[in-house]
Amino acid sequence: MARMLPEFKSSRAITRYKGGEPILSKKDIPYEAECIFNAGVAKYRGRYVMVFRNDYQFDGEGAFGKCVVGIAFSQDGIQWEVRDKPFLTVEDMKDPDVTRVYDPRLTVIEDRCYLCFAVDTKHGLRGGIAVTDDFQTVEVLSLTVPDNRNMVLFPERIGGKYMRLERPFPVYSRGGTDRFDIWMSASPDLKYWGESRLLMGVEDVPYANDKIGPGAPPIKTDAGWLTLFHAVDIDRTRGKNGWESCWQKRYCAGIMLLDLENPSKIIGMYREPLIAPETEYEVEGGFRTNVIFPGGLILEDDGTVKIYYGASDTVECLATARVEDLIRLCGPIG
Ligand code: BMA
Repeated sequence: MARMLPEFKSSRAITRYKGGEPILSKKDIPYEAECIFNAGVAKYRGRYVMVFRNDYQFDGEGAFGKCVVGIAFSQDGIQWEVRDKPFLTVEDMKDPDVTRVYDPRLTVIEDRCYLCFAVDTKHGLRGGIAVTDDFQTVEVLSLTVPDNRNMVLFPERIGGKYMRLERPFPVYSRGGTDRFDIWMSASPDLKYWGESRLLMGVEDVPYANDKIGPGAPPIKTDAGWLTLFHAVDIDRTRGKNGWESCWQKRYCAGIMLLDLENPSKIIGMYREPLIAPETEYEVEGGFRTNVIFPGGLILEDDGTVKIYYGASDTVECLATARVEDLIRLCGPIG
């Protein structure tokens, strides 16, 4: 049985926007919506763009009938104008095998906007990469074999290659449960991926006992690629939580630094959670409780960062920090 972990506190380096009030939730959406969360955010051609997950038509037990990806735009990264219809749906995938599209991430590379996303299919979970220039049409460039998801792209080529972080699900070979790690792969063209290697194992994160996965696309700093991830601990004594009869996991946001030239080398990691579930929206009342799921990290000109995260699979929240404080937290590894 997994080792039980204590209560966690977020780092003092982060400040929650309005003490943890959502920046986007169902009341902001001009079409059918229920849970708005796990968004990807980028700054692209003078404005902020957010793509977000919308789960709706709750079955009253533990699942939603529908899930679409919506899109919103902003001048300040805080107040959002939501487009009047979804951005990406199952129908857009034009593949009868696909049953759900969700958890989008955005990365701008060489002035083009790339979208990573997950799809559930009748034959497993797959990670997709697509490109859009106008946020109207989306061209899918690649889909992984099952099971893999949580992909994020680095914002530039490294050693001439595109790089991604990803989270395959080795169920049989990793002990039969969620014992999932962060991997990375490289590509000459964003279509064909290889050179896959382990970046970080769940056992390397002191506050995880279940699984870890990529969070937001890394940002470049002088000290290295500053990289958010999610880390999960499970406690079998946790019972009824949120809208479900039982939810025993807790998701925290973690932070690490990867070497600029060789990002498969972790050069620093904060040994405690950067953001742990603490506020009302994060620990109570949502569909799930105790979930911080980071999906966007924006470095501003004034040295601050915006961290966008889904709270309890129900609303989207924002925290800010000074980039130098985050780098300092990462310290050198072991
Ligand atoms: C993961 C994904 C995320 C979700 C998280 C917590 O497995 O489904 O989209 O936020 O669980 O429920």
